Amino acid sequence: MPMPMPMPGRGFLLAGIGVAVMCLAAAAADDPPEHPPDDAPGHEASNPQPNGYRPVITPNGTTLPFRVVDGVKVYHLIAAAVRHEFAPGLTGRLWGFNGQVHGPTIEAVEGDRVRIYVTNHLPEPTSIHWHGLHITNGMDGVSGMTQRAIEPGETFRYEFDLRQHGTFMYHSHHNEQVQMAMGLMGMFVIHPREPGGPPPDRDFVILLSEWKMDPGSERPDPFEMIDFNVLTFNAKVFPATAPLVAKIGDRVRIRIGNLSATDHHPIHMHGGSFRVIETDGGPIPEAGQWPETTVLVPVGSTRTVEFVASNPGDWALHCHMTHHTMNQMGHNLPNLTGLDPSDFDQAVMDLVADRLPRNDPTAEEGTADMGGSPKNTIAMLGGDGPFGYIPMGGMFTVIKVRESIENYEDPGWYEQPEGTVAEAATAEELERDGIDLEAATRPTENGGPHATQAPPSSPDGGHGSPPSPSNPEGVEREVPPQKRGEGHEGHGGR
Ligand SMILES: [Cu+2]
Repeated sequence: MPMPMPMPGRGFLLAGIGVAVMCLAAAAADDPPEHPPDDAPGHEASNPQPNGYRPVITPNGTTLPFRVVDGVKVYHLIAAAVRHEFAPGLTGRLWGFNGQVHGPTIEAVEGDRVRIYVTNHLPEPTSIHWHGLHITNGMDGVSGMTQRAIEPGETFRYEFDLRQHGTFMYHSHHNEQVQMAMGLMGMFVIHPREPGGPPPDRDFVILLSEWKMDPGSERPDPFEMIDFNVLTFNAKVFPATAPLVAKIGDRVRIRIGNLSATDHHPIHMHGGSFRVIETDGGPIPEAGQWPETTVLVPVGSTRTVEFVASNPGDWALHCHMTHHTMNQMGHNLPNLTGLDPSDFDQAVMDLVADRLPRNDPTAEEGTADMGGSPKNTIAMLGGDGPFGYIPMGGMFTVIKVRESIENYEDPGWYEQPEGTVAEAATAEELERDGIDLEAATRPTENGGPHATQAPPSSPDGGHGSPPSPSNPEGVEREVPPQKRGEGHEGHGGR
C-alpha cells in the first residue's frame, strides 16, 4: 500500500505563490496525476522559484511537485503502467512515473536535503538509481546490492543531501534492460546554491531514449539489443516534439541526457553554435568550453550546452544519425531506393504492404492506404511545415527564435522576410552565373569531369542554352564522377 504522505497545512509552504499551491494540491493526491495534455500551456510554470532559481522547462513533460516538511523537500514518484502517445498514430503500453513517460523532472537546489518516496505499482519489483549524484551508498538504488528491491505495492523512502549542482538523471536499476526499455527514467536538475551569475533566460531539459516498436504492436520489445526504430526527445517523436521558444538575446541552456539502450546521439543545432558547459560529472571550466554545433551525448551521460539566441527563425535541433530522425523506419523492407515504380508499385505493395508503416498518421485503422499496413504504426517520416512536408521524424525538434514575442507559447512557423528563402533559380540567374544544366549531364572529352559553372574568365563557357528541367521524370541519371582538382566549383552536376 502506498505510504500516506504527511499533510501539513499548505499555507506555510511557499505562501503566496498560486502556482505552487496548485502543484501541492496535485502532489497531495494518492493517485498518479493525470498526464497533462501535450499541448497544455504552462508546463514551464509548474514549479515555484525558491532560492531564486529559474525553473527548467521540460518540453512535452512536467516538473515533479514537492512540499517542504521540516526543511526537507519531499517528492513522490509512483511507478506504474502508462499508455503513452509518441505522436498521433503511435501509442505504447509503457511504464512510467506519475502517469507519464518519461517521469517528471526532479528539480532542487544544491545543499537541499531531499526525501523521495517511490511507490511501486508495477507488476514486478523495481528500484531507482540517482544517476550522477554523490550520495550515501545505501541510497544508490542498485537492487540486490545496495538495497532490496521495492516489491509491488511497497513504497520506499530515499533520502539524501544534494552536494553538487548540475544535470543528472534517475532510472530503474532493477531488471534494467526491461524496465528502461519500458520507459522508467527521468531527469534530475540541481541548481547551484550560489550561482556564479544570472540564470539562463531559457533552461530546457531533453531526455533521449530509444524503443523497439514493431509496426502494429503496442509494447516495446525489451530484448532488442541494437535495432531501435522509435527514437525520442522526452518520449516524443517529431512532429509531436514541442518547440523550444526563445527571444533574440536570450541565453538559452539545453540540458540533454541519454538513457538509450545502446545508441550515442550526436545532437546538432542549426543556425549557430553553442558551448558545452557541463556533463553529469560536473561543470566544465570556461577555458575548457569549446564551440560546437553538434554535441555527442553518450549513453548514460548528460551534456549541457548554452548559446545566446541571435538569429531569428526556426532552427532544427536533431540527432545527426540519419536513421534517428525517422519513425518506425521500415528498415526491414526491400530497398526500393531509386526505383521507378510506375509500372511496378502495385505488385510490390501487395508483397510488402503488411511490413510498411502507413503514411496517414491520422487514420485509425491500417487499411485505409498502403493496402493493409498494421494499425498503431506511424509514417516513418515527418509532418507538415510551412513549405510542405518535413521529411523528419524521431529525434527532431525546432528551436524557435523570435525578435518580439509576448510570451514563450509556440509562436507558429517563422515568417520569412521577403527575398530570404531559397527557391528555384530563374533562367536569368542561371544564365547570368554561367550555370549550364546541359553540361551537367554530358561527359567531357576525357570522359570524366565536367563543369556546371563556367570560369568567370571564359564567358562563352556558359553558352546560353536555355535551362531545361533537370529531371522531369523523377528518374535518376548517372553523372560521371568529378575528378579531384579538375572541377571548377564542385557542384557535381546534381
Ligand atoms: Cu541518435
